[in-house]
Amino acid sequence: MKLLLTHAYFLYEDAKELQIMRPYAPLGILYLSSHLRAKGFEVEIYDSTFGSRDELSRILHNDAPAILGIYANLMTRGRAVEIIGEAKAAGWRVIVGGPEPSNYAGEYLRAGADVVVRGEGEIAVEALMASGFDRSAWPGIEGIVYLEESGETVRTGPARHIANLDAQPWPDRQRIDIPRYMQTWRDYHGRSSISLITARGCPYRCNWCSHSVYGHTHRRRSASAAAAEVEWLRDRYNPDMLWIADDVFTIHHGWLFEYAAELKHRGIRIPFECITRADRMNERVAATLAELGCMRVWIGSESGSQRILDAMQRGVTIEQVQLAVELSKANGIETGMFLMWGYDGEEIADIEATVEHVRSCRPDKFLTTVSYPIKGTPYFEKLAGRLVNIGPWQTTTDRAFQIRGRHSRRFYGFADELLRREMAEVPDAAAIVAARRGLAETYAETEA
Ligand code: B12
Ligand code: SF4
Repeated sequence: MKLLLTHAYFLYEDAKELQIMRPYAPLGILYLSSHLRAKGFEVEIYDSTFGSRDELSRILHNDAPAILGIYANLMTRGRAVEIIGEAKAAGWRVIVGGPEPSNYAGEYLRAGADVVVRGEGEIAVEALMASGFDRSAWPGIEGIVYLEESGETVRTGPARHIANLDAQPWPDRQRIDIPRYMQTWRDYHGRSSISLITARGCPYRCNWCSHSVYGHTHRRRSASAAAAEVEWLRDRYNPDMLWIADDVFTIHHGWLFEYAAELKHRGIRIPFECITRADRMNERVAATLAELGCMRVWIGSESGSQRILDAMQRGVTIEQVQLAVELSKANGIETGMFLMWGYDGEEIADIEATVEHVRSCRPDKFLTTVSYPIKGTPYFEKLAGRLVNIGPWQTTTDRAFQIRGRHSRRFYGFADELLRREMAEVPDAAAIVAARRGLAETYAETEA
C-alpha cells in the first residue's frame, strides 16, 4: 500500500515565512522516505513548501486513497488538522508525526488521525507499513498512540531509536525540487543554501526546549559519513552555502576535528552556518570552524541575566557567551545571538542586563522572541496553572498561550525597542529614554 508523505508548511500561504524567505527541505519526511523505500515500500512525497492547499486537496480527492503521513510542528498544527480532516473525508488513512503530535496525541486522534507516531519515525512507520495498517498488529509496535474501537487511548512503549545512523540512507532530496529551494535563496539572499544534519538529539536540558523527537539522546554520524554527504551535495547541487541544522554542531570536539580533517582530505570548503552553545566553544573549536568555512555561528544567549539563565537550566554563563562571541569574531566568523524575553520571573533589571550584555558583545545579528511554553517541556509544566488558551486548540499554537500575571506584549515591545535603539549604529538618545519610559509605564500591564 502506498504512503504519501507531506508536511503542513506552505511557504506561499504563510505571511511570516514569506518575509523570512529562507526555505529548507523537510529533512524529517525525506529521511522517512529514503528509509522506507530502502525497505521496499512505495512512498511518494508531496513537498508543500512551494505547493498549495488546493493542489494537495486535488491529490487527496483525485488519487486512490492510500496512507497519508503528515509532519507537524507547533506552528503548522492548524494546517495539519485541516489536511487530516480532508484526507479522512476522501477515504485516506492518516499517520501523523514530527515534534508536535506526540505532545497532543489525543487532540490529533480526535481530529481524525488514525495513529500518532511519537519521536523518531523510521522504525515505527516501517512497522505500521509492514502491518498493512492492520490494527491488530499495532499493540506490538513501539512509539505509537491510537484509539481502540472502544475509544480508549493506547500508548505503546517508547519509539525505538536507530542505533547506527551511518547505516541509514541519506534523506531523499532527489525526490523534491531542491533546485527551486536554491533558486529562492539566490533570489532573496544572493546565494543558495542547503541543510543537512550530522547528529540527532541534544543531551542538554534547557527547560523550555522541546525534546519530543529524540529525547535527551545524542547520536552522531561518523565524521566520514557526514563528509561524504557534503561531498555528494557539492557534486550534485553545488550550493553556495550549507546550513548544518544540528541542535549543537560543536558539541563533540573530537568529532569536529575529525570532520575537519575529512573535508580537508576531500578538498571541500563550503561556507556554512550552524548553532553552538557558548560552553562548547574554545579557541581550537573557533579556529576549526573558521578553517571549515563557517561564516556565521548562532549562539543561544537568551538572557544577559545569570539569574534567568540559571532558572532556564541553560548551563552556561554570561562570560562564556561573551567569550564565544569574541572567539568567533577573532576568527572572522559572524555571530548571531538568540535572545528570549519574558522568561518567568524576568524583571526590568534582567532586561537591562540583557541589553547591556548584547551591547558589550556586539553580535552581527540578534533575534528576539517572547518565551512560550511548548507542551512536553519542564517550562510548560512550571507554568501549566497559569496558561490561558486564547482560542480552540485547532486554530492556535503553543506560541499563542497567554501566561497569567506575565507582563503584556506591549511591555516586551518596549524591551525590544530599547535593545534595537541601543544597538543602532547611531543610537538615538531620545528614543532610548522613550523605550525605558515605555517599560516603566507598562510594567503593571499583564497579558492575562
Ligand atoms: C531545522 C529546524 C527548523 C527550520 C525548518 C526548516 C525545515 N524545513 O526543516 C526553521 C529554521 C525554518 C525552523 C523554524 C521553526 N522551528 Co524549528 N527546528 C529545526 C531543527 C533544529 C531541526 C529539524 C530537523 O531537520 N531535524 C532532523 C529531522 C531528521 O528530524 P525531524 O524533522 O524531527 O523528523 C523525525 C521525526 O520527527 C519523525 N517524523 C518527521 N516527519 C514525520 C512524518 C510522519 C508522518 C511521521 C510518522 C514521523 C515523522 O521522523 C523523523 C525522522 O526520525 C529542530 C530541532 C531538531 N533537532 O529536530 C527544530 C524544531 C523542529 N523547531 C521548533 C520550533 C519551535 C520552530 C519555530 C516555531 C521557531 C520559531 N520561534 O519561529 C519555527 C516554526 C516554523 C514553521 N512555520 O514551521 C521546535 C518544534 C517544537 C514543537 N513541539 O513543535 C524544534 C523541535 C526545536 C526545539 N527543540 O524546540 N526550524
Ligand atoms: S536549547 Fe539547544 S542546548 Fe538547550 S536543550 Fe535545546 S537544543 Fe539542547
